[in-house]
Amino acid sequence: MTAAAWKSTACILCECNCGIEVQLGGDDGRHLTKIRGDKAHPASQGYACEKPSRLDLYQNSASRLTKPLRRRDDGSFEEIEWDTAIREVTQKLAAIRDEHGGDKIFYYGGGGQGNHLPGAYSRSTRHQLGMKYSSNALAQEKTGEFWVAGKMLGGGNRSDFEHCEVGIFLGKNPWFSHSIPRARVTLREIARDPDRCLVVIDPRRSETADLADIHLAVRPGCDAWLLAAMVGIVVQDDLVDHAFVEAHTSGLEEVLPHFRELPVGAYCEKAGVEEDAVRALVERIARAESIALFEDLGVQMNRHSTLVSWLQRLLMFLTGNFGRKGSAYRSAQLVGIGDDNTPEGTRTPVTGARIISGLMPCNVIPDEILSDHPNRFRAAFVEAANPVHSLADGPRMREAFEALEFVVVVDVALTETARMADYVLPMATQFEKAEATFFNFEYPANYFHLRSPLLEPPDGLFSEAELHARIAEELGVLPDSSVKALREAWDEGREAFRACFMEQLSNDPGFFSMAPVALYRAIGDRLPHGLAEGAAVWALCQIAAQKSPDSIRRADFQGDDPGTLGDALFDGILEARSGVIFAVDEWEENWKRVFTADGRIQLAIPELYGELDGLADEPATRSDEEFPFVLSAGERRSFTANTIIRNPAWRRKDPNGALYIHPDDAQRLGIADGGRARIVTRRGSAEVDVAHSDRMQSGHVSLPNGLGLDYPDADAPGVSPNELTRSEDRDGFAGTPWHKYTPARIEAA
Ligand SMILES: Nc1nc2c(c(=O)[nH]1)N[C@H]1C(S)=C(S)[C@@H](COP(=O)(O)OP(=O)(O)OC[C@H]3O[C@@H](n4cnc5c(=O)[nH]c(N)nc54)[C@H](O)[C@@H]3O)O[C@H]1N2
Ligand SMILES: Nc1nc2c(c(=O)[nH]1)N[C@H]1C(S)=C(S)[C@@H](COP(=O)(O)OP(=O)(O)OC[C@H]3O[C@@H](n4cnc5c(=O)[nH]c(N)nc54)[C@H](O)[C@@H]3O)O[C@H]1N2
Ligand code: SF4
Ligand SMILES: [Mo]
Repeated sequence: MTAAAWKSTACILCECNCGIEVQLGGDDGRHLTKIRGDKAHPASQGYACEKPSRLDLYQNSASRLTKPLRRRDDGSFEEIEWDTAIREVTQKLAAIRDEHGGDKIFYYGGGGQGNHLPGAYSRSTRHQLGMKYSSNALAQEKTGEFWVAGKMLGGGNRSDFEHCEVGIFLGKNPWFSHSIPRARVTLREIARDPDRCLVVIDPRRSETADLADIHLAVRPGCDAWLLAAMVGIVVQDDLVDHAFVEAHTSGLEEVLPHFRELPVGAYCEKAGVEEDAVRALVERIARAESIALFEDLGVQMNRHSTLVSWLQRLLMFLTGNFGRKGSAYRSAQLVGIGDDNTPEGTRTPVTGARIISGLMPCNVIPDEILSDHPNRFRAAFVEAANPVHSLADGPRMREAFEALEFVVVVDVALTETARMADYVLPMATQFEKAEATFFNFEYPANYFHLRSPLLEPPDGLFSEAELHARIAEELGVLPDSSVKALREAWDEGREAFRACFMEQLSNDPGFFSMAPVALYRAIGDRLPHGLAEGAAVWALCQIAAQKSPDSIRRADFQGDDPGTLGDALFDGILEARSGVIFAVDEWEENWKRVFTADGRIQLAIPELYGELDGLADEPATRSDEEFPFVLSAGERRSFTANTIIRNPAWRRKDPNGALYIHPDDAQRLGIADGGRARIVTRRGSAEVDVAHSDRMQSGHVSLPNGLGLDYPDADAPGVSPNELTRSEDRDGFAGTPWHKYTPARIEAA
């Protein structure tokens, strides 16, 4: 017997999207039987964690759908043909647009951890139907950070952990959650090197903290006091990098008064950390050549999250940590995720919540629906997301979805959200079509991986690109003539193709939003290696070649003008089956990407002074006899991956996702290790498995993310964390949720 061939693709379980190689097999040849890290992938270089080995549970899921579903009057679903589904969905959406306006239909999703092409192709549907408002998971974690980075730098930034002297993880546990390439290798390298220093700020002794040189076990929800104290020490002890600040920043004099008199000792006490330890850390930071810092959900889904995003950047920038090796950077990107270009003052129609990076806060969605307001949402288009499960306040989300006049869900599986839809449109999986991630933030070399399909979709299924092209055709907005012109020009050559594309654009500026589906129709079947859905990437390459030509040339793509350079890049992407380095930056270049009015880092954010100064009088802890615990609702653990893998058999250990609690707390409550307990919050209650863990602080408990999914012939194991969270518990500024700060009570069951 000849061994099956190894085919390259990527893991889809977290934002790293490590390259993997897969062998197909099983009785129908459609199972992912063997999986290994792909050494040829330029970012992951053969690295993979424990999670992808049974990715087949995603591909061959019993929740998988193969026919479009339509809801009957009695509430049950019936299978229908695709022509009927496309016609009826398009007609119903168009009818809502005609009667109430397209802005009453909101769009949610566009991609999960590894599939961002749907977001690109849905542009045409959104534009043609006038769906003005949209959101996705980034608006329940990163929008506060995006807003702050937008103010300070004119766009998002990341940090260079590979080369930093001091690496700081703030409310982030990369041992389990990764988010940087080859996370465990990089963590070990920092930890082992006596000249480098790994710092973890986390109330829990996390698995990353096990490796750390310094672990500050901050009190849950009190990072703002800690970070303010750290900036206070920098200012009061004059640890400011004056040369850097003078050369590159504005607003120092405005910021200083807020920190000169700040009572460092009292703030450390409120944060629950020793003042000496904080001073020692700040001195280590000030002394270091370079600092890399990653803030994540522990602070982003917590009190004062936008303020913390600002304070940590003040700490970084006052000590000179931007634009030099091992510090913070702004990389060349194919798609500018993290850049907030939404005009200030853009608000949601009912609650007037701030829209950041084009996304409305997830937590206001129920309020935007459950209202008599004339501008309330009446319909939803959900694609590649599971908001009824993943957004705060499950009960209220269901009530809101129930109240909508029309819901269409585009997914591979019958999810909690799909169950509430009027129509469910099933898609080819990420291994049955070309896909890509836009989470490309690396530096100085940055990567892009357009993945070929591993296998054909089952009969009748296709990709989101095809779906949106069909909707455009049904709407009559994708003229055959433009598709035909583009197609003929492609066959003639790239120069002709670029000219034809530009001509379409100048004839009709609205063509821009139709471009992805037009490109897909025109050239999709002309692309090699089954990469039809990669057609839209052609336009991304053209834009990138305009924006970052030097970086792309340094990655060895040739072209005298942006047009030919963009085409060279596109061809490189099509041929690199394991991903390609598309840009190589130089540290100096960072300053060209600081898009503020004066081209300097803006230290001052006046909108946040009130919250900062208010910390002085704000009590850090709650005295709440009814809900004495702080619950972190939704933690990343070894076998969690949002709701991408639904089959509970995936988790061999701890199938129900235990509640972690400090042994002293558990003993006081009379709850045994391995026993059961009831957890009660202001929103709801649930029965949980309990595991004693001395990693937890007393008073702090945690539950894993992504559990409580229904699955055919299985009990729904574990707790869906958002049965316990409330939509009103959110940041006053960015509207991001306080999932990690959910007041709770624990009772023996
Ligand atoms: N295994 C796995 N990896 C994943 C994912 C997954 O589902 N599973 N999901 C991916 C996604 S979508 C994301 S956004 C990232 C998220 O990655 P992380 O942000 O690392 O994920 P979490 O485990 O939710 O939270 C991180 C840490 O915050 C700590 N924390 C809780 N409360 C506080 C607090 O008050 N202050 C501070 N400083 N820390 C606190 C927790 O103890 C925890 O260790 O992970 C990605 N990677
Ligand atoms: N309480 C609490 N809630 C949280 C969090 C938390 O820490 N605590 N974390 C939040 C975070 S950081 C995130 S990122 C979100 C994630 O929440 P969501 O953005 O809702 O994403 P997923 O759960 O990853 O759901 C992805 C969906 O895409 C579907 N899918 C997979 N492949 C394809 C495909 O090829 N095409 C289509 N159309 N669909 C596909 C899957 O079946 C699944 O339904 O959860 C958030 N919710
Ligand atoms: S680090 Fe993330 S992308 Fe890489 S193998 Fe693990 S889950 Fe998959
Ligand atoms: Mo996330």
